[in-house]
Amino acid sequence: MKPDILLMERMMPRIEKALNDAYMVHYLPDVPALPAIAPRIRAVVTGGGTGVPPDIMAALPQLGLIAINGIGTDAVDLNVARQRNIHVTTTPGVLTDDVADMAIALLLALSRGIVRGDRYVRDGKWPQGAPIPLGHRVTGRVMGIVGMGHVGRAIARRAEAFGMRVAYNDVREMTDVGFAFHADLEDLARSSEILVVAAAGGAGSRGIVNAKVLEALGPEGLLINVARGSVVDEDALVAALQQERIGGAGLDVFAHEPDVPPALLGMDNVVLQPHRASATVETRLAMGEMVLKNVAAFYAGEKLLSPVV
Ligand code: 8YV
Repeated sequence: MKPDILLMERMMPRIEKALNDAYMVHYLPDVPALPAIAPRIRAVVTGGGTGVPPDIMAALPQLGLIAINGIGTDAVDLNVARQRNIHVTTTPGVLTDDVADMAIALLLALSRGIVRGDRYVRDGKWPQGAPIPLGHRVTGRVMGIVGMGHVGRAIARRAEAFGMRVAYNDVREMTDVGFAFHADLEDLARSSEILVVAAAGGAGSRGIVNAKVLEALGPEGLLINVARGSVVDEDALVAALQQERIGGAGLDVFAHEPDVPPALLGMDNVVLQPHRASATVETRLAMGEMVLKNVAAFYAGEKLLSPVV
């Protein structure tokens, strides 16, 4: 008999096939009566943004593993996991470059008006000679990075290659990076032209990019977020954009995914993505392989590949 596992979020077909070969996979939205299978579930596979809601966690008495297909643990209550001896694993390392690439892609799309230009061509405006605004250069600009972890550092390396100057804010100064440290986020925003959010989500970072930080970023400033929607006060961001108190935003993540504030949809100075900074074939395959290894190790009673709890 194959062990039952609960899948909270779809994965690549190749990864799902491997899961189906080894386990009895119950995809949560398709499970009509979770209570009937809940006592048999010892492992849950989920995404970083999806996590495991507290009611689902509470409904699984035998739960021993939460394998996250991502690096964010903010949507899983790690304290409850520790109390209940539930292991939690993530997929570190393999998605860093793609997430950093998305930050740069959003920045370039925003600064150079890539989406607007694409629409202009498709709409047949080019032959008409319709006016289209100029973009702004990124070379030489100051990028402030919120969160100098693996992703923050990968973004910094790319920014340097683009001739930008980098500064950062984190809970403490990092002795191994040579960039200017700002202990105060408002202070970082004031001295930055582009503010990139790369901090982990969760209680410690909730809403730290608030109205004051956005005010400090200023009317020409751009905000890029590839971390978690929760790090930014979304209402304050919408208000700042509406009142032109910041210049624009490139957003891959939102406070209440998949819901995006309707006001953003009509804005030309905003570029939006459906939380897919790690969504490349190569990376999702590597992430999926790590999930498979963690789940297999758990059922074999072996050492987990990448545990955080
Ligand atoms: C993924 C993420 O999109 O790593 C994370 O925490 O949020 C993203 O890489 C997600 O985990 C897949 O749903």
